Amino acid sequence: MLFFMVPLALGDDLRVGFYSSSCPKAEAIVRKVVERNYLYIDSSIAGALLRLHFHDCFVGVRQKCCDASILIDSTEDNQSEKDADANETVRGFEIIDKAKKKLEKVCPSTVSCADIIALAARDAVAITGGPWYAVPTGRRDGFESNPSDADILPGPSSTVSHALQIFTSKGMTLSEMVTLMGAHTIGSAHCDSFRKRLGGRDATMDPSLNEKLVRICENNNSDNDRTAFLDQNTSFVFDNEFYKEVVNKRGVLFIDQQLGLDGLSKGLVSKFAGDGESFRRSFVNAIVKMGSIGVLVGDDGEIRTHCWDYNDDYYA
Ligand code: HEM
Ligand SMILES: *[C@@H]1O[C@H](CO)[C@@H](O)[C@H](O)[C@H]1NC(C)=O
Ligand SMILES: *[C@@H]1O[C@H](CO)[C@@H](O)[C@H](O)[C@H]1NC(C)=O
Ligand SMILES: *[C@@H]1O[C@H](CO)[C@@H](O)[C@H](O)[C@H]1NC(C)=O
Ligand SMILES: CC(=O)N[C@H]1CO[C@H](CO)[C@@H](O)[C@@H]1O
Repeated sequence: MLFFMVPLALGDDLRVGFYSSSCPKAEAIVRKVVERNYLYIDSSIAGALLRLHFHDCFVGVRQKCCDASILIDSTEDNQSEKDADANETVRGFEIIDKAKKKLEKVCPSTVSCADIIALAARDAVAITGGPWYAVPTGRRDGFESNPSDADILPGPSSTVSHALQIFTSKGMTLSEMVTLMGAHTIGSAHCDSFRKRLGGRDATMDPSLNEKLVRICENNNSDNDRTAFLDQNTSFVFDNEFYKEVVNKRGVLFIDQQLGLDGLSKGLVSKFAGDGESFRRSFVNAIVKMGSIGVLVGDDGEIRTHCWDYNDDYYA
């Protein structure tokens, strides 16, 4: 696996090796939990963990993002981000909880849930054959989690320019957006996320892909439990096949196919389709940058002991 150098420190006090003295095994513990679950329980958690990181980093109160607000459970009095319509079937919470439990035993109240998410996403990329990269850490966990904050997330039927507005509002560029969407090289989508395109209603879809997706999504039991891989060729491998599929009109989501058609993005899509190395390099830079959006550092926030709840002393 290739190792890419990333800047050792980002503006916000995140730094690679933040836990090297306070909890030297932190990264290894997270990695082991991700690996074990991937290998022995459910390989689909790789996609889930990567998406969890994206949602955590894009949703936040007053630009506070990457703060594990996505992990907070709703209570009788307080609905959290998990109750947002736009939570869109985010998964993988139990993996973060498992890692947290192990970390609390070894180094109590030291490793933030927000960092666990970022590390688990890195491990998910690496375990599926993507680049391994150093993750700057030092994030702190936030005190707020509201359903409406998730409204900012773009939906599957977004246009490229709409999605770009959202990425730009988070300080991300067009090319970083196109790069990060390459995450759709792993993982899957529920039929409800692309059903509108099926049956000839979207001429930008390759007819044989349409046929296949119609078969997957018919006879649905209205529970929306059927899914299709976002990268129809190498569905479990983190590579640049996603872009090749898009070039061949085989993007599953409307937004994915639009990336290959819209003048804003199609050049980059062709470039990445033809050059897997350049995709890997760009991905590392883009995801490290995404992981620094609106982080809480220093004395801000807290280190939760349970990722699904604020610490008791917060309420005291
Ligand atoms: C315009 C931006 C984006 C849109 C509109 C979008 C939309 C979606 C949708 C609709 C799904 C399927 C959800 C479902 O039906 O269960 C999905 C899955 C996924 N997304 Fe995105 N996404 C975007 C950007 C990203 C980014 C930036 C990343 C990560 C860096 C990402 C990673 C993933 C992954 C890994 C999955 C598969 C999840 C799984 O297998 O459970 N997406 N996305
Ligand atoms: C929970 O809800 C109450 C009232 O709705 C609000 O005052 C309080 O700030 C909320 N707590 C958190 C942690 O969001
Ligand atoms: C997502 O929100 C829906 C309601 O909109 C809820 O039924 C579901 O349990 C939520 N998902 C998670 C993981 O909390
Ligand atoms: C699928 O991916 C493999 C490995 O990258 C490639 O050799 C093959 O040509 C691809 N198939 C299609 C139909 O694109
Ligand atoms: C065969 C079948 O049950 N199809 C249903 C799939 O779900 C849609 C709504 O999402 C229904 O309209 C179909 O009848």
